[in-house]
Amino acid sequence: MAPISDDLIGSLNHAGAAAQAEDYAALGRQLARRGLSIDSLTERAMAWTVAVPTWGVGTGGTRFARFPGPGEPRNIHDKLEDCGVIQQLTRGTRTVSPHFPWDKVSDYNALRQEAAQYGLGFDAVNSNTFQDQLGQSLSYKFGSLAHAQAPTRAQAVEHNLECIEIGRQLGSTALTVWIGDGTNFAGQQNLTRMFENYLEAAAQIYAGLPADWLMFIEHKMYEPAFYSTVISDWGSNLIAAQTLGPKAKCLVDLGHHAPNTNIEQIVARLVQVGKLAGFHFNDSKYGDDDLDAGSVDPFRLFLVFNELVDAETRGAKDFRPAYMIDQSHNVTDPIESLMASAMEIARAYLQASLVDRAALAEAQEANDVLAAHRMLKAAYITDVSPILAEARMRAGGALDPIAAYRAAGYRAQKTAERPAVAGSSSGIV
Ligand code: AFD
Ligand code: MN
Ligand code: MN
Repeated sequence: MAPISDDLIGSLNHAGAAAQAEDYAALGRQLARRGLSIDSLTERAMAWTVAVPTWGVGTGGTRFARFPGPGEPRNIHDKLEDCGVIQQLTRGTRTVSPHFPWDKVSDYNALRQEAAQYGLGFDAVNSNTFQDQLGQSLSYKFGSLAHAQAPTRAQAVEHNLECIEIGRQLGSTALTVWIGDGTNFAGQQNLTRMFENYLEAAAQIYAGLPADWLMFIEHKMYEPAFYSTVISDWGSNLIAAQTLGPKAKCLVDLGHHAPNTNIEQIVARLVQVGKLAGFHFNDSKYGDDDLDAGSVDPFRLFLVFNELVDAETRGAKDFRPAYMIDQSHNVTDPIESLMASAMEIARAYLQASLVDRAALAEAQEANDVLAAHRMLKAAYITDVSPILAEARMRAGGALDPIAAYRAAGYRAQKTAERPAVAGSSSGIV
């Protein structure tokens, strides 16, 4: 089931093929002079994949307003179709990361088959105890897993166990837990007691993980709690993961740190102790802005991948990060933003793959500061676009995904098919 006409993709690719061949050959010659094989880099690009969040294909918002876009997905079925478009055109987003209860259905085996028809599988399942659902007996207004009262904690544990069960049916092997728990006033809660409550509840979720599953713990500095957040940083996250056991790992959402934080160093530390769960990619300028990956600071994204490729090259222990996008698209077409982001993430990965690690280690050993730095910069300024385009084309995707998406008129078609849902609310989703 291909949402976009393969004939259209084929004819657009054909029109751009000569220019692509020229650019690819020129880059191949340049890389060969640097001792790099463009063929193996293209294979690397073809093997790369990042998961798309089901909540990312809908228009996001802020706490002030949400401006719904035309033809928005109304349910998980529409979301899968939109994710199918992203995969069909980019060929680098082979899984989706679902969020519950937002994506609830009655038959998960059917949903798994529906996704497979778009060439999609399921990555980590996300639980949601940061908002109340209709008919829910106990409120999460004052927290969930770290709530002061045991029955509310138990309800939140129960929801996470249900997410594991759903994920099992979908073929997922990880549960991502992000809680908004924390306080807005000094004295509101006992900081130690809250963390103890969290650890005790999280241990019950951990105990429910199937043997081959991992639990991804996501830290976030602030929001919705503005005075203290229970899992606010990688320190609290690591304490939690170490307390829970080997199946618990720390998820790094790039937007969840204070401005100017050296995120690549956090990544290095987590890799070093075998506790890096993976990523929620996005970009930010001030806080948890959920901007498109690589749109503000592509060099930082590159530096994160520099650590990842370094870890891969040296065969770091327990290094199997899950790569996911987590963004909110308020002013763009979410499908376009997600395709652009997927391409920027793949770009950073490939650029980091250009670094001559042996030469870099030698420069570091000799304290040749500028030579070492220039090696990173040389990789970063290399335009690997022809490799990314070649990889997409060879896999049946589009040379230029955004141009193909626009030419296909997909959004206009969906606008006609999907009438706007009334009463859309504000909120960052
Ligand atoms: C939050 C977190 C987390 C969560 C999402 C929900 O990044 O990943 O699932 O947003 O919208 O800020
Ligand atoms: Mn996130
Ligand atoms: Mn976030």
